[in-house]
Amino acid sequence: MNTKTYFPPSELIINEDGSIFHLHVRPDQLASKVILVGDPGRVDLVASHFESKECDIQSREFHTVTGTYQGKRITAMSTGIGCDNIDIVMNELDALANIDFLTRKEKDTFRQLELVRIGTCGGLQHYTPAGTFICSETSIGLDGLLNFYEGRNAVCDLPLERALLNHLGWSGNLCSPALYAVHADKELTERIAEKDLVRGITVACGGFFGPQGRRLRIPLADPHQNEKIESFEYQGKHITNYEMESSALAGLARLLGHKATTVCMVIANRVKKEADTGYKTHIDDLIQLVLNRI
Ligand code: R1P
Ligand code: URA
Repeated sequence: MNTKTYFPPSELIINEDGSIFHLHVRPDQLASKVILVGDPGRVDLVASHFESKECDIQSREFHTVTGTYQGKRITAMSTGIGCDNIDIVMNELDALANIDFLTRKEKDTFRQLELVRIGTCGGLQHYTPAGTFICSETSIGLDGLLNFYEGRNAVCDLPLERALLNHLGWSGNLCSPALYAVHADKELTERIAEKDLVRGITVACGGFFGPQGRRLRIPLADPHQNEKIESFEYQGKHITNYEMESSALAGLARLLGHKATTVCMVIANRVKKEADTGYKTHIDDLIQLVLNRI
């Protein structure tokens, strides 16, 4: 008899067609290798390399295609923007893999997912100009999401968190209770980054403008945020890039027992004050690199 916890309909919402609430994907439609992208349109770019497709599902910002690439079964899925969406995607993907939708209980055998996020980011160092591919060995979350889960301290790098907070000199409203630092899966990061990708510390922000030190018409709470982020050094490593999802992905994957890492193409270099808006063709090179290494 399965004595595991029962997840009632309010906690695990299953649609009438047997799919999970937001993603609209059924358990049988999920591959164990998952490529996550922010932009729903980028899913078609990933899937354009598949030799066959078994499903193509659109629900809100979550676009999912499962198919095969060189014989490997892969799910390509968009998450939209932000760590709040990653909370939905990671919990629903894990439910699809590890909860029996008929009994609403955890399955006896754990199924591990391998997740690689392919995104775009802002580069924060001179050696990360537009066009650079960065693999996040570590992510710093300025989004606070992981703090809602027990076990957060066990999967986070607490000395790194303290060092960065001291360096920033932040207190009060400026996010000291929200910051967290978490490492990506080591084996997956090695395999995806190999020798040709820059490995970095990525800061995932709860916004594109103020939280990334971008000032348009509203003055920033800390006008020196980016200078401090750029000059921070920890065990010989620097913060390389800003994006908006990798911290929640790395943290939730660690808490759930899955393997995850993030690779991003730099489309704006904040130090050089330059941007590349024609990046959509170049990102296909990164997609093919990940498809071959996942
Ligand atoms: C902001 O423009 C978006 O781009 C980056 C950020 O993380 C954020 O989601 O990633 P994606 O290109 O994957 O969306
Ligand atoms: N995505 C981000 O989150 N920031 C950038 O500067 C570019 C892409």
